[in-house]
Amino acid sequence: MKQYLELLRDVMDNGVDKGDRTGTGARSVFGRQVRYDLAEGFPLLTTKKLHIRSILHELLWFLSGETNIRYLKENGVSIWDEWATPEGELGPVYGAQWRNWQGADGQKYDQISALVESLKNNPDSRRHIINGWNVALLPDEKQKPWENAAAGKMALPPCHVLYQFYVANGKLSASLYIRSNDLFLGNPYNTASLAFLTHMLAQQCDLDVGEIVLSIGDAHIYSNHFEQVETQLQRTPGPLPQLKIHRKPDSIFDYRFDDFEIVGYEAQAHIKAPIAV
Ligand code: THF
Repeated sequence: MKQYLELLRDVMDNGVDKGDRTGTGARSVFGRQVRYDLAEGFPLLTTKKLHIRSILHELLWFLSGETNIRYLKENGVSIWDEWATPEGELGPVYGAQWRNWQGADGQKYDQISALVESLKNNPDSRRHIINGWNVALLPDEKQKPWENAAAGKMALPPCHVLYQFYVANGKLSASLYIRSNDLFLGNPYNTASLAFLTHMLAQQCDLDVGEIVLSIGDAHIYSNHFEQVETQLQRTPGPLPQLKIHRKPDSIFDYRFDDFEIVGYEAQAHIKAPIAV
């Protein structure tokens, strides 16, 4: 995960200190790209222990089409708590757009099912896309996330806006555009999540895994993460773990938490940091 540490160094050295919606303050650069070859191992950060449970349950929750945090709470995952209404609602965020995009024609579009179909039946297509940016449902930035959710808008506009997949030489690659990326807390989660999704789709479509590519718009480090970032930059990355998926579920929607095993994850100690809401 040398690429990730280099990106942190880049932002610390070349970033501009700016204000942001959360009022925390962050140092940022604009427009960066990092890529990982999944054949080299599963891209899980080794210079800080990550909570794999949160990452995997979040992805399964997105794929289920759910937008209430109930499922996450039931599974001990709290990473979406801060933005929800007291009832646990987040408004029409990822799950809603991925599985139930409401068209102008009143129809619901399941982008994930359509993606699996297109990967299987038309692998050379240049339109293997999942788009979360539904303009009609974007929140009002002057309102709090939970106020937007209560009003039927997204609590937050998607950070991982657009996914594109690509098939060549029997391998599936994925590219993700992230408009705004919290490099210390969010990026390692987003990288692992994209890798999990790519492995699952590849398995469903009988493909091997290729590369994942993250293209980032506003790449930032919150000012209350600077110390943690410097601690992490003193560490040397270890070998990457491997992902094992224990069975082939009937569809992309039938994966369970226990189907996944990360083998050989030897990470250095966790580094705590506060999340900006
Ligand atoms: N808001 C901010 N400021 N950063 C983000 O990365 C972010 N997300 C999602 C929505 N809004 C965001 C939420 N994702 C953690 C990690 C990812 C999150 C939210 C919180 C976090 O606090 N991680 C802790 C451990 C917590 C745990 O897993 O239980 C950590 O130390 O890694 C971008 O996806």
